[in-house]
Amino acid sequence: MSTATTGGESEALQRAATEARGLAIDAVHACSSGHLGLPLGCAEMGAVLFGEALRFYPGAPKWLNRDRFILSAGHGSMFLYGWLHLAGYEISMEALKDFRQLHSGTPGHPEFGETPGVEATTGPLGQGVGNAVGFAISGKRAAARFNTAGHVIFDHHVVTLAGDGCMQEGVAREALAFAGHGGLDNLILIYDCNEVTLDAMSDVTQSEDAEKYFEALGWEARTVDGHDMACFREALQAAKERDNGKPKVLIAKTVVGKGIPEVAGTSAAHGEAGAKFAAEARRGLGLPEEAFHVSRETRDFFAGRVAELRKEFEAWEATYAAWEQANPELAAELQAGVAKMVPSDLMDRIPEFPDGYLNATRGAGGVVINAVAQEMPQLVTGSADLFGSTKNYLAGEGDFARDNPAGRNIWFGIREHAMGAICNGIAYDGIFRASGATFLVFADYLRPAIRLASLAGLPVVYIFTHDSVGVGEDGPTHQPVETVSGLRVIPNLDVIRPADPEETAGAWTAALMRHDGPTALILTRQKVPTMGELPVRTRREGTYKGAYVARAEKGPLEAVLIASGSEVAVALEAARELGDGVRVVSMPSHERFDRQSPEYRDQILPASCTKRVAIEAGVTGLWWKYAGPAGRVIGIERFGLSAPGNTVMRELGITKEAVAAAVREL
Ligand SMILES: Cc1ncc(C[n+]2csc(CCOP(=O)(O)OP(=O)(O)O)c2C)c(N)n1
Repeated sequence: MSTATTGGESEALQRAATEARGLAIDAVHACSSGHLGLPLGCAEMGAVLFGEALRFYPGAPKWLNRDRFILSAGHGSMFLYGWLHLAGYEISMEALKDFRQLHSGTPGHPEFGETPGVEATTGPLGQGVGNAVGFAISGKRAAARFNTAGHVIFDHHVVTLAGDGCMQEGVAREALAFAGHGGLDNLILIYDCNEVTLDAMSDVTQSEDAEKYFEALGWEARTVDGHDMACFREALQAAKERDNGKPKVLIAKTVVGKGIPEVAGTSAAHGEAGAKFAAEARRGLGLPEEAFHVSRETRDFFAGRVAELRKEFEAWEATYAAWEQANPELAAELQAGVAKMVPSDLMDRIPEFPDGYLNATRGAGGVVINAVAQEMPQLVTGSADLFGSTKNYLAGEGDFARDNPAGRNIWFGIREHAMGAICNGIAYDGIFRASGATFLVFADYLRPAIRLASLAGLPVVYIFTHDSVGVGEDGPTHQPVETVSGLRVIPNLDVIRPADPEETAGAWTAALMRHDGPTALILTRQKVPTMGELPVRTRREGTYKGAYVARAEKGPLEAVLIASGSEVAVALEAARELGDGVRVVSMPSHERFDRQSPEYRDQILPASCTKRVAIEAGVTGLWWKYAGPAGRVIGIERFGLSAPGNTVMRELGITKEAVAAAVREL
């Protein structure tokens, strides 16, 4: 523990800090909304970061060896937009003037893909810290996998700025513990410790010793004056230079809203309240009357900085070219990862399961992920202390750890929420494909991260096993009934609940071929029969399409049974009992089926046949869309029971008899 106190500030950086304050005040004033406290309180640190310490090149925002900067405290978005603008990224002055307006590129909270230089979608507090840990894993693994004795392609740092709000969130705490344990010394957290949150001074809700807390987690902690540029610069530089197996935190003491004396240092400074003092503040800061002022000197300073950074970038490009020539296979692997390339025949590269294979879909999932991992070296996976149950361990691929950063299995510990946010970080970085596993019933523990992956269009794969009351003896705490449907309502999330091993192969293919959003694979704990009477391709492609005919009617179509996962077998049994006129549709994915052409959808569920019964061991609401008003849905509208799985299914009415009776009643 130490507190650096050296003085002396560069005039250019000080001027830039003042002007960045002005930009934040004017942008928030213009739209009468937003958050001023952080951009004002962190202005000096912003100047050091973007004017000096961070390695990036605005001409190539995705430079593979750039330092990643993640603003976890996303409410302070004007901090990021202001500094990215000054640093030379393609964020125009018009965009700053249009802060928070439609399609401006400067949304209320930073959104991935909307603004160059924005590395992650942040705003839900704590998520960015988890993302940063994911970026750090990605950086460590990239360095281990791709650097060679002759060439260093990756040696960047991950820097995240977070406030008290992020620090208080459980997701950040889980991620911090993971990072300390994992020795992620490429990670630097700047904790904007301004003693203010939204409602009140932070002493109303926290009183811990931050340095001791971080040190206990295996971090190197240092308290700095966030307004003293020399002090901050020195601490940051030291943090960057020390590869000592510890992530670093700079606990930066700052005054929230510094620059608007009417509110500075109080919780009123957190939001937009200070903006009404814009004119006085500008005067007090020594800025001209004119709003959105950036001086010629500041422009020149950053032009010079960009020229320097360009040289660094070009030097790296030369190293990269030499590396590429010397290591064509490694280069192809890296490029495939970055381009999110997936073998177009991935589905066919997964070996077929033998006839009579009898296993749970989680078991089949384990076989499939090991097969696809051979085809896609960019795939990494992890589990929240359930590898033994979720079955997604990659055999022979090693564990990601401080002494083995090339490992492909990530032991997240019992930290589901961080697992979600970390997977997002890996996916934002875009070098590796991330997947993570736990029991389906705990999907709610990471739901905020799933929501963000869906919003940001990240192709993360979630492996959720133990998918229904079929779990059995563990009882209702472990038996999801509402969880699958709960996931299905998240926009841009594909939920796939395969019925047998070949459907599981189709589900994995669908998840990996997808680039623009996440997929949840919903797998059983209990064994399911293999639908051996159907060709392998029918089941795999049918799953890819979301639904297909698993049993065709013979003669005129009388009724359609629709089911997913383990209930497809129940529907098939019922159909056999009901006779030739009954079709069974296996529908592993609502979302994927809904994206098919109207012709395909009508081919599978002909409008002419309104006698339909849907069955799934969970809440029924979403199935009515397919069953139709003249149909029936058999499901479970209550929590489960502690008993053997078959008994629970029977007790709760998930039986072929119930299905057959429903059809007969229609
Ligand atoms: C998960 C979550 N809960 C609540 C909020 C609403 N919120 C936004 S900022 C904030 C206070 C954050 O305090 P701090 O990190 O100290 O920010 P500062 O006041 O320093 O800007 C709250 C409660 C949020 N964005 N995310």
